[in-house]
Amino acid sequence: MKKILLMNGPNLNMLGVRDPAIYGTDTLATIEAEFAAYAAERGAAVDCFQSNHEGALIDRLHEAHGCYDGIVYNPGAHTHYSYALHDAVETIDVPVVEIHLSDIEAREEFRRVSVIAPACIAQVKGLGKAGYLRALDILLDGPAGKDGASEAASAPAAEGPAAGGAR
Ligand code: CA2
Repeated sequence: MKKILLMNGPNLNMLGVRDPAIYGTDTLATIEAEFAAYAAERGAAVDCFQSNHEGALIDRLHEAHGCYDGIVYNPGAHTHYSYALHDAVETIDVPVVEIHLSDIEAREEFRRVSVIAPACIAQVKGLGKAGYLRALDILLDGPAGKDGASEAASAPAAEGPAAGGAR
């Protein structure tokens, strides 16, 4: 059975509490439960981890080295500035898919850059909680998906990082 780690960064423990227009109404516990249920259907086991602390997230990535088949990771605001987390993702031998609930490209200027995406195999954004499942599919099937079909052109929310993003 494949082993997947679901990681969420700062403030994502507050999902469902505020800003439903941007992040939806589901709590992180619901998202984690639905992710684990979908993974089980697909024959994968899931561990979940959330932290508001950069060092704890780095430590968890290091611990994942050699222990998981893939990681689905929403780095929260660390996305936009944490080179330490970029380096941690790059250091480990586990493929990581970055996921964002919102379409970071369509928001404030500072959210348009991900310093972590270049260390990831793909980035999914703007699909809400369904993006977590899409990220899992990418880990299990590759970016083309189960049927080998390409990503729909109308889904800018799910795409690989810009050139140089794949390791
Ligand atoms: O769209 C995403 O998933 C983000 O990673 C969410 C982060 C944000 O900093 C990134 O730019 C994009 C923020 C998560 C904050 O979550 C909240 C949840 C409820 C209420 C307030 C914030």
